[in-house]
Amino acid sequence: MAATETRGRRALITGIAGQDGAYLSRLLLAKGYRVYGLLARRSNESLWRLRELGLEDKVTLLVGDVTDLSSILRALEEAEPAEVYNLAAQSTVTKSWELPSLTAQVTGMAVVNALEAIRSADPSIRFYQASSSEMFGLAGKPVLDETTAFHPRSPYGVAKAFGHWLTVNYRESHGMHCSSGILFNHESPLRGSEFVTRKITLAVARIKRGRQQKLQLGNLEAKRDWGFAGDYVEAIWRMLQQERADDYVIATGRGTSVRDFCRLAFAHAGLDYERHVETDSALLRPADIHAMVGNADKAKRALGWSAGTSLEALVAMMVEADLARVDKGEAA
Ligand code: NDP
Ligand code: GDR
Repeated sequence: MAATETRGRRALITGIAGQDGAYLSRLLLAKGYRVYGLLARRSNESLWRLRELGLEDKVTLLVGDVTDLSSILRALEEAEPAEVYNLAAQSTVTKSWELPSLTAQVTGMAVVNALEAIRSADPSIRFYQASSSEMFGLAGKPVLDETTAFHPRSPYGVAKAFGHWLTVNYRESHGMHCSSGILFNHESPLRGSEFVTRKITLAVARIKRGRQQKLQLGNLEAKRDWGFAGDYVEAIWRMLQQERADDYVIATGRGTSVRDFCRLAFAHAGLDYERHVETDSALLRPADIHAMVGNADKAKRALGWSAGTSLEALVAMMVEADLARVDKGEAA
């Protein structure tokens, strides 16, 4: 019997306080789910996204860490979920060169904990693994899909490839409903400011309000396929509603360079990026990926999903949110 029949609409999200965790919580709550989240840290600060969406008191937070098997087992016991969304990760690519072992534990090995905990608690629980386009790395093709071979370029990408294959393996070995979403970059006003898009929109807001003059960036020519996180969590949810588990690329199909993202974001605030953006070689990566564009045709066919928000609308949303934060003194 499917877990949804015995456990109702209950979900457990690891990484609930992250960007996707916050949007996914909002989506699941709107669909009538009871939402539980595994939260690694007790700091009040880490809850800012849930607070910003007005969800802090609407979800049940369970303190625990994905590297600790007993944390996940306890969370499953408490939440009795029909669906588990494994979003927790050390998700910063740059940091993964500084913290390769920790990244391997949190982003890779912890997937074993999640899957083993489910196998022992109730193997009919449906599982989503947050895989990443970073697994493709040096794929050597202009447009990437589910058939493209992986050649990860960072310890983060390597750890994600491990988690991806383990998810496929539990589906094939144990017949579990395990799906892997190979998501390309997705952004929002809730994106961490360590990632380039939010670093840019926050700087645009601060420059516009006279709080900052210059913005230092690394590789301006890197091209990414940037979508809106709010659209992507819908695809994640749809994966777990399918009768059969599978793997899906989620992307917009449009590639844009960091330089062009800057151009758009500064222009939205009436500024010229060339007057403010500087490059700093210290921000270059030991190995970068020149261009990444995804083909989400399979998701369109099977899930009826496609990206609904244009890059221009996303940039406008992010710049406006950061201007409002600066005006309120929240990003002074
Ligand atoms: P975030 O970094 O915003 O969120 C990740 C969350 O995981 C954070 O709340 C973090 O908490 C938590 N976490 C970190 N370590 C642990 C741990 N040991 N135990 C429990 N929780 C932990 O990432 P996103 O929301 O952007 O992404 C969600 C997932 O999707 C991640 O796995 C990411 O790698 C993956 N992904 C993201 C993409 C994107 O473009 N956003 C694209 C493809 C994949 P804290 O902040 O306190 O450390
Ligand atoms: P990424 O996102 O590494 O793709 O990982 P990030 O925004 O960090 O980098 C995108 C590209 O921008 C270039 N870049 C800079 N990046 C940062 N962070 N800071 C800079 O100053 C800067 N200047 C240029 C980078 O070199 C890179 O080419 C994100 C994360 O969410 C992962 O968890 C997720 O799996 C992937 O997206 C898909």
